[in-house]
Amino acid sequence: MRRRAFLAGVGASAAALVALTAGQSFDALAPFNLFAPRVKGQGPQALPVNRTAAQAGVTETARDTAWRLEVRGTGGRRHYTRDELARLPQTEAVLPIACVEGWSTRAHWRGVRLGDLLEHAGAARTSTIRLESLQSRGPYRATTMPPHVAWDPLTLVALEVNGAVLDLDHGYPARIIAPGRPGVLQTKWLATIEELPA
Ligand SMILES: Nc1nc2c(c(=O)[nH]1)N[C@H]1C(S)=C(S)[C@@H](COP(=O)(O)O)O[C@H]1N2
Ligand SMILES: [Mo]
Repeated sequence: MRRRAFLAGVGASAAALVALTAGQSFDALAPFNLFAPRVKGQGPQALPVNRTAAQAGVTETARDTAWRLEVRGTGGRRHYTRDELARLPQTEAVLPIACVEGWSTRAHWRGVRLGDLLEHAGAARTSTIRLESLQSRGPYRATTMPPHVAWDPLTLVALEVNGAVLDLDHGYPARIIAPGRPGVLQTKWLATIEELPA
């Protein structure tokens, strides 16, 4: 069906648009994803990609061997190489990436509990946490997390997805994955984690 004809047919009501994009979560409705910019399963590691590393301008910095994750808390400042993160206790979780663009895909994540890193930096369990990406510009380059999300045992600094090292486009060397948060807040290409002053 031609897009224009279809639009005329449904009157392009907002309700119809929502119904169509919501269909991206369900395979049976896949043919009706006329307005959704991604197709479920497209992209590396069978996961859609919102913004690629190239689009975010991080292809160099994300692969740089000098990369360190900086964690700043009341108790001090720590830096971790990716290998050091990988040697810490790892937690696994099946959690969705749910994008406001209308797709949601579950994946199997593996990484370090954010709470563990915060504890090592002496952060208070009542603090709001700010996370910043290597990405230097753009609305999704940083996020803040309320304490109950930051210390959720399933909130991970993820190093792997679906059994493999994170693809560059999914946030290598490390990204946040937390339960119950919209995709925009699942920050990729992490650079710094900071306990905000109370
Ligand atoms: N640094 C950064 N992180 C980001 C984004 C971004 O543009 N920059 N996009 C977010 C959005 S909108 C979504 S839906 C998810 C998508 O993650 P994925 O590309 O690994 O599927 O990443 C989030 N994390
Ligand atoms: Mo998104």
